[in-house]
Amino acid sequence: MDQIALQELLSALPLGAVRYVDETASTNDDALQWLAEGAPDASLVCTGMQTRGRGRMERAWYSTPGASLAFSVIFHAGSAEPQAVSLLAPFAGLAVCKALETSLGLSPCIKWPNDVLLGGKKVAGVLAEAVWDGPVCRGVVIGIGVNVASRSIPPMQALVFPAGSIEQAAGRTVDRWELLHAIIAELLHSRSTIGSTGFFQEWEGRLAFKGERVEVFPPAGGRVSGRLAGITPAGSLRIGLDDGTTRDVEAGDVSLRPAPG
Ligand code: BT5
Repeated sequence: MDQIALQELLSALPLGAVRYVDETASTNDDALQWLAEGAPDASLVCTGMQTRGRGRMERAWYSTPGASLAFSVIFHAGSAEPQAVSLLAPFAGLAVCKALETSLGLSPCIKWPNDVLLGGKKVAGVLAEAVWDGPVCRGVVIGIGVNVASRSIPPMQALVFPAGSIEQAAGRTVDRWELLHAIIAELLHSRSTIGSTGFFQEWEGRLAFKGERVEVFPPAGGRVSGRLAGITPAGSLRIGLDDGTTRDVEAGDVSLRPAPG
């Protein structure tokens, strides 16, 4: 891939501008800098090799050249996005799910709040970051990493949750640039739906572990265990506790896992 080929591949999509770099530390860092320098709305940064990919809370995200996708999309703050910053990660997760379903016939789900799972394994992660000027949101950067070929799956000891790849789930080789096209088309197409009733319905419909026993570890510490009831209108996770009450856990640095046993 190179700058011209990427521009050609995506030429039919309503992107603001496209940048391809052979190698970079993090496309989110590049996109944040570009946003500060005046990147047009709906601009894309994509790389062939990401050397210091970030997850939430500065956790590492591993990419493999020739086998993964690593890219970031910049959105200027529109009418919906500032109110919905916490919904951007699930929005992007949903876009990845829909692209995988329509282009490859797969049935992915979302491990709240931001992981895309296939067959119970994480195949994609989303890092959404907003740029604030006091209370005003200037724009957002949505970074997406996808394990496409099986050799992109990191070693298990580097992970807290099992990882998989698109090719492993599809049982065939997948053109990662076609997949990039499908994901970006979906992101641009569904942007106006963030926070709508349909958005929440779709998100709940794809929610991994719904109705199952889970453990959630909020950032303040402690552990919430119970049955995963669904998503609240604010995008929090609703857990049904054993005493019959419910507890809502906000997104942020929360980890969720199926309860042991
Ligand atoms: C994420 O964070 O899953 C967000 C990942 C976002 C990566 C994209 S790539 C383009 C853009 N540029 C960046 O610098 N970042 C974005 P989180 O939910 O915090 O999960 C991080 C955890 O996922 C790590 O601690 C590992 O356990 C696991 N992990 C790392 N690499 C993985 C991979 N390739 N596949 C599956 N799991 C992985």
